Amino acid sequence: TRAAESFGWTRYNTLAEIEAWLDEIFIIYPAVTEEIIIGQSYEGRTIRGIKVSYKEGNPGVFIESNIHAREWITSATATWFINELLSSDDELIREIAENYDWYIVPVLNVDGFAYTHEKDRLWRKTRQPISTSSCIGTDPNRNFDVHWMENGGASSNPCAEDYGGPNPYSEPEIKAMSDYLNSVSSKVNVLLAFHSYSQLLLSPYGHTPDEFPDNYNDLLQVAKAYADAVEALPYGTVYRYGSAASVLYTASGATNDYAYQQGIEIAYTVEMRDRGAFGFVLPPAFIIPNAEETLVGIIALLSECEKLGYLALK
Ligand code: 0X9
Ligand code: ZN
Repeated sequence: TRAAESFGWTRYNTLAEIEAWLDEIFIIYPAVTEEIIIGQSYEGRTIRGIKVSYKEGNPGVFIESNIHAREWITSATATWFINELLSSDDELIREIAENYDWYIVPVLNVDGFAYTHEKDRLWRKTRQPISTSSCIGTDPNRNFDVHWMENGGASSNPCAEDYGGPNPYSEPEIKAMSDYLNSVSSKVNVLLAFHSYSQLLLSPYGHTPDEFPDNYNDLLQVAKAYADAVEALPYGTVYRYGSAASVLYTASGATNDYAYQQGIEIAYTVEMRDRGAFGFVLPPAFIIPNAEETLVGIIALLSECEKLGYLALK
């Protein structure tokens, strides 16, 4: 696109730059884009997203990114992906662009993201103070009302990085995200929550390693399609997959578990590059390789979902 000359994927962009770029996108592509307003953050920022839709009545795919503030590769990938959907000539990309309705929130944790650019590169949580503590912020990916705080899947210590909050939806960003997701869930077939790092595709459940979703075999098969497609690339990286609690650790109150509970049967946490060499501070040279392989993975994921019958209109 010719959007935002200063914007690009050779470096990481600030929240202001991402917002200015989105504004230009809405102006350049008015027929197929629509601004989504998720709601307001604790510090009063507006959480914005984009819906890309080329025709009425497509199956829906929701992408949430940067719920964790320091995971900059996720919004860089989400914006690159939006750009590809709108401007690529590639046949496979045109096909997914035009045959799905895309709901994409590049930066959900806007306060935390701004804070990582201004004060502390490694901040993870929200920025809302806790009345009982001098520590600040809740882990937004532990704050949904889905097995909230169960099985040690979140900490009750406000100073912990995985603090679940004083109650579910204590974080306005998460209340807003939940409300928005509920308002569109009847049209959404697939949800991907972008995170970094570790190169993993994590399905429900997060709250226990001992139980699995009814369609777990399908969730494994779809994740395998993604991982195989990524690994087959010339610069291909390796993705592992399985349920979040069995592959990684028990974590309750996460976005994809909430989406699954709300009837979105294909719902993953996607942990992007790398596997720890740079971790959260992934050099900008990896943005495009990471984004390209994510796009290839998503194309394979959708094709497998189609085969398994998950993309019928809901
Ligand atoms: O701990 C998290 O929230 C995610 N990992 S991260 O390093 N990006 O913080 C993993 C969440 C996976 N668990 C569930 N989806 N329940
Ligand atoms: Zn994360």
